[in-house]
Amino acid sequence: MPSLFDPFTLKGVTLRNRIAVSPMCQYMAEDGLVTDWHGPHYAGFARGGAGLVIVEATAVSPEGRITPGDTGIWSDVQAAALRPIVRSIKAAGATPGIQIGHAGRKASSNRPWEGDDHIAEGDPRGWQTIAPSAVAFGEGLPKVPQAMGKEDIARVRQDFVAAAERARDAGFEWLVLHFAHGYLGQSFFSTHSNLRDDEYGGSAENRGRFLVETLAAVRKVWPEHLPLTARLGVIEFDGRDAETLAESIDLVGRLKTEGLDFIDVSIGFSTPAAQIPWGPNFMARTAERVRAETGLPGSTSWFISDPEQANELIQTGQLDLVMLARPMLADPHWPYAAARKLGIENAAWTALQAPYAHWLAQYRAA
Ligand code: 536
Repeated sequence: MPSLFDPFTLKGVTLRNRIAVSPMCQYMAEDGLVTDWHGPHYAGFARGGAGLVIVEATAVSPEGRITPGDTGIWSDVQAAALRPIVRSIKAAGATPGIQIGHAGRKASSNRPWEGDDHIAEGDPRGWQTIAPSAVAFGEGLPKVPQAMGKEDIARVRQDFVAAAERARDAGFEWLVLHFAHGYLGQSFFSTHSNLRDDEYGGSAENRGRFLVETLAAVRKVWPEHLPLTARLGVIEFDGRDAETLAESIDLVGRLKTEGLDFIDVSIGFSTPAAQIPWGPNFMARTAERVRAETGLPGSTSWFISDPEQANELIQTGQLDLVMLARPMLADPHWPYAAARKLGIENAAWTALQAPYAHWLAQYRAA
């Protein structure tokens, strides 16, 4: 079995190790455009030694933003501004990825540190949200979305396709469709948010239709030699987990048939009533099951932070990649530190570029 610092090849892409930086919203964009914040943020992760650096959930349309600070890729200007980020990630030896998404009924929100709730009715910074059905999430997100008609569904699918084309042209080599966390894709799949009685609602097959059609449409424009992946909330922790998980595994199988190459296993976040059992590695067994039952390579995130644990998840074949978020915020050089801790000296300094590696090869902190 491979270990954390062995390369990972998927389609025509080889990651230098099994450490991926999970997409993390920065809420620092302006009109969807990256700002001076983003360049050093992403380059830092690549310089720290990660194999894959995935740019944050980037909106396929203005109304698909979670907050006014989300990055967007609905225009060529926005895509062009992402190119230097692609270049800096590659220059440091990592593979550049991007997540594209639409926030659905969770859109038009304030930043997490500015309330994490819907922008108040009447505030000109807010906008009309759309979702499969006119049902609000609840609690701090009380805004009732407009139920999408067939033409809305077709338009958003096309927005995903156009976003994928721009991501491709900007040089990204790994695409993640955001089908998790109660945002638009997830909200079609979940019975908490989808009450439709047409072919996009009702049965699990119908609730998965928007996701399957969107993936299939994206696959037509996303190069065959590059990984097309998705992040799906396969479980809600709402007391109906066995059923949701079985439906999710079936959905991942359908996505695979349409060209999905890899699955990042996450949480649904479709209801404020969820009881999430936070704890070290708590999603790993679920990810292992999805991976085993679908035959797709996969990953998960959530409370994976210890190098030994991360290595074990890879070595025991539970995961193909570990997705790290907060551990990389805490220490962008986590991969280097992990290699040192695991005693893989070669990996420790080959993960870094020469200006750092040369001096750190023989270095022992006092
Ligand atoms: C994960 N979150 C995921 C986001 C943005 C906000 C936070 C996304 O997918 N765009 C999260 C949920 C609940 C608790 C901690 C983190």
